[in-house]
Amino acid sequence: MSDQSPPQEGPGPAPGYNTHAVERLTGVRATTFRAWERRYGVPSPRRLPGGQRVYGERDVAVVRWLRQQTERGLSASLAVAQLRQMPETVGQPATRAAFAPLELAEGMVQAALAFDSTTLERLLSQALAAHTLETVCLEVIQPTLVNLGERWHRGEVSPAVEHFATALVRRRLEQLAALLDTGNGRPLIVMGTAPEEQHEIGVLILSLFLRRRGLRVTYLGPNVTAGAAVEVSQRMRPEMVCLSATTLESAGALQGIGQALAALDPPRPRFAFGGQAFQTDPALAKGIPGIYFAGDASQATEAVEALLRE
Ligand code: B12
Repeated sequence: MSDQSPPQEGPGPAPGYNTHAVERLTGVRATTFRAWERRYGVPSPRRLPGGQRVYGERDVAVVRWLRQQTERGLSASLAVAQLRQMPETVGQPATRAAFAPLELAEGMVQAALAFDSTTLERLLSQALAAHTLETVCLEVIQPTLVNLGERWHRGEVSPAVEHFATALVRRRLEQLAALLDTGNGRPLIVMGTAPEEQHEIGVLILSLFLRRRGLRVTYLGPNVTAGAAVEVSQRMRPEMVCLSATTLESAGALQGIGQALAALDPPRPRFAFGGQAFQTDPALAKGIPGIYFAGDASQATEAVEALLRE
């Protein structure tokens, strides 16, 4: 019998997976999901007459889901509490389509257009319960904001709609940041946006991804001036200062910050930057003394980790 095939048994209840197969399917060690079973009652395998556990499809989905939640920093007990509130979220094929990132983003757009914060909050919770943090940020939140914002920039919806959705998303991202590892003992990265740059969701997402990898991040918010960058570098001694620019004007202002940090006495931080402005015009990065991270927040996370390992 292969590991993933159902354990052999006579006629009766639905087939399932043995312990080893669940380990292989989920990447979670048996000692871990047996501990979850003991403490929280999930997964809930049935037993064969010989006492061996048999796990069903839903058990596998639950173990996989608990793994995702604990990897993004939630304690197992909190994740189980969330599971109990929304049991339909995990492992039910009939509801999976409704929790697909595209559907969730579309639902969030409609909720924002109706100023319906309850639905917007619920859809965000469902997204976080059903998908990894990366998927939620890049495939649910980003398209939702871009969709709403582009309607606003085209004059189709009022600025209030975009502000309403951005404020709610920013609040939730900040709550998640507070839940994640504090990164004690790891190198510090100070983050924010360039001078005069108000677009902050992208860099906030990047800061969250870095925190999830256990890095220590201080997020300064939008509009970090050269003076502020110099002051935090002298006071906090970060390993890296990383700023984002979305508009062409704020990208230009990063040159002065790179120069100001390069003029500091050692130990001085590395200066890094990225963001939508450089995706629009990569040549902008040329004049800025620092490390340019191309790509989205996921790719930048890999690059930052690689750099700090050096
Ligand atoms: C929401 C929004 C706003 C909000 C921002 C709210 C907030 N607190 O963040 C508000 C209302 C403040 C706003 C204002 C303006 N906006 Co606006 N805005 C947007 C919109 C609709 C969405 C931005 C967003 O949050 N996207 C979601 C995030 C997750 O995506 P992202 O920022 O691209 O981030 C991803 C990557 O770029 C990358 N990334 C981001 N930062 C970093 C940093 C590093 C280091 C790395 C490696 C990667 C990285 O990773 C992220 C995840 O993948 C965009 C439209 C669009 N297509 O993006 C316009 C847009 C960015 N805005 C635009 C403009 C013109 C303006 C205004 C000038 C409008 C005006 N006339 O007032 C002002 C400028 C204010 C200022 N000085 O900063 C233009 C920019 C054009 C340009 N290149 O200059 C856009 C593209 C709209 C358009 N089509 O014209 N805006």
